[in-house]
Amino acid sequence: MAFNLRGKRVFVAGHRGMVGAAVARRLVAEDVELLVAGRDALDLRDQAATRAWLAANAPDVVVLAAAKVGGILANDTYPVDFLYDNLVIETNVIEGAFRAGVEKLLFLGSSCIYPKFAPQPIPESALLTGALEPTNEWYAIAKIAGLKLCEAYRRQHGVDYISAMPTNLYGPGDNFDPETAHVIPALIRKANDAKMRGEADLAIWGTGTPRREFLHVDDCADALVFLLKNYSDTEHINVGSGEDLPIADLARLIMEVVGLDGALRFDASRPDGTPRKLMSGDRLAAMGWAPTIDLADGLRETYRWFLDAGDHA
Ligand code: GFB
Repeated sequence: MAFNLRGKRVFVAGHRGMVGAAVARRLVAEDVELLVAGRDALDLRDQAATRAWLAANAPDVVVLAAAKVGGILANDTYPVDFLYDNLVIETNVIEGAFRAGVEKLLFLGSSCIYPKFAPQPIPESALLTGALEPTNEWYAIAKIAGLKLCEAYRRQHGVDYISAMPTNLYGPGDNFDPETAHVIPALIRKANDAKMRGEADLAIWGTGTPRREFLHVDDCADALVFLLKNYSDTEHINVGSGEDLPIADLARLIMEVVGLDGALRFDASRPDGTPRKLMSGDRLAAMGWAPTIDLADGLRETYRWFLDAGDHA
């Protein structure tokens, strides 16, 4: 049975992040009342404040897109931030939402919840079947706890709390800091800096052989709204593009988009991470959802956004 979003008060937690902002943009096309709270107004790591805010604002629906996120090096360097902040944010929001009588809650995880050597493409059932990739186990454990908390509320209290696991996302509003960013924004920035310096080569981390699946954040937001309306089940559900490519190929594509015509240089002192994490999107596809933004187009648009955003990127 479809969930009717019409006239609902929808709280997007984390609306200033890349995903939360995309969900907020996508919700404009729905007949909903959007609720947001910036970090200055509400620190989601503060349990009392989060409970009070949710009780006072009484959302019908919560999209939990607030999280401490970062690329492979940030995950490895700041384990406390990635484990503690994420555990606290998700427990505060999910528990506070339950107390406030929220009807539907959508929790966001990540493809890194799956074992390092999961079968490819990764089905949802691969969860907890093997050891995690060490560079992101802190974040992964926090996200597994979050999806299990939704499952627990569902089982014990019968509420409609669901979890979606997006693949590696990119797009406008991303973090472009070369040290803490994910690979796409990091390489866009590095390629653009190289171009500005009059250089032709691009230095990338690791061997370039790991494969990654990428989804534009606007496609992800569309899938999340689709799931809010059409999904109500205990098991988390994958959200991906269904295609992956080696990091070296991605880097060459980014060089083309930015306008660099030199060679790739590999920094083997930096981590590769998981060799491959292509998710199976079969369940979401069977429900009738498909992505629309091709990787090359998405990269061109993201590069334009980066140039327009200047110092804000
Ligand atoms: O995007 P990324 O940081 O995250 O790295 P993960 C993906 C791949 O790109 C790795 C390579 O193999 C990196 O070694 N890479 C090459 C680079 N050059 C660069 C660069 O300049 N910067 C970065 N960042 N990578 C994250 C997890 O894993 O994925 C998070 O740590 C989360 O927990 C996220 O799940 C979606 O895909 O390796």
